[in-house]
Amino acid sequence: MASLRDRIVFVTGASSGIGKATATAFAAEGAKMLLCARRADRLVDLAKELTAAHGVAVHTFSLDVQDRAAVDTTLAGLPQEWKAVDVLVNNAGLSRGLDKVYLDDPKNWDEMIDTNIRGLLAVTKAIVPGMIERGRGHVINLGSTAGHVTYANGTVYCATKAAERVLSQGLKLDLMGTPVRVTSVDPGMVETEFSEVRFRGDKDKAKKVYENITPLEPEDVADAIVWAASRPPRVNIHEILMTTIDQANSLVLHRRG
Ligand code: NDP
Ligand code: 8X3
Repeated sequence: MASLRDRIVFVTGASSGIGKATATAFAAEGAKMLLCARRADRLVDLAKELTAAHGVAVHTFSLDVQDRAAVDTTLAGLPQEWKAVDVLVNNAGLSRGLDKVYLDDPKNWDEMIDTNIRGLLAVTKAIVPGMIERGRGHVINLGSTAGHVTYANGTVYCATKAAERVLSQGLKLDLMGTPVRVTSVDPGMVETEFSEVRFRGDKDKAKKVYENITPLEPEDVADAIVWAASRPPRVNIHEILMTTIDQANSLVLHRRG
């Protein structure tokens, strides 16, 4: 295992779920954590927790990855000691709504596309050239089983995650001849705030998604991310497809009882 101590790890969408668990898992390995999300107050609390528990430096800032100009300005303006990002985890993402694509509100499409595709691209473009210059780096993108098998009423979300797979593959090709690595981590159902966001705060509806199954926990995904990042520099893990034992793919789920 290659040490992550004092590496600078940048996690987008660290205020909740998989991003928060990933920040915690890297901090436990001694990495310096650069964290963003729109809800900056949550990040301030998380930073205090991580520094108290692991003694690591944490820098947090508010960023909406949908806003390309803000991504460019904010990341170009990072304090000098935080600029040399070693690992970028493009985690910020969301789904909105569960409806037939031709009935859905186009604002939902825009928000998913602007966050999951355009946001990922904007952050990647701001960080990767520095990795190439420094001769080291790793981009880890959050995909999904939804990018492998499309499910009804989730067309645009599934399309964004299919795009993430292709973008990860393309980035790897474009980085050939450099030591910068690219990984796509593609989980099935993980119980986070994901479904609450999808159903715009309807907690009962969100809870039902995970009824009578044992979903993945955000820490399970964080483990896989840290594992990929801690392989020796010669190893590129391209894709990790992972589900709970109760799930085979987006369409095949075993509910008990
Ligand atoms: P959560 O809703 O718990 O977390 C999403 C995170 O993304 C939050 O920190 C949120 O922060 C951040 N985020 C959303 N929009 C933006 C934005 N415009 N700018 C910056 N940050 C943003 O969901 P998960 O942890 O489950 O989701 C994380 C990733 O994992 C997503 O890409 C999701 O698609 C993917 N995924 C989730 C699965 C699941 O079943 N939960 C399965 C497979 C993949 P804030 O609102 O504060 O900005
Ligand atoms: C999240 C998993 O199946 O809820 O990407 O879309 S699913």
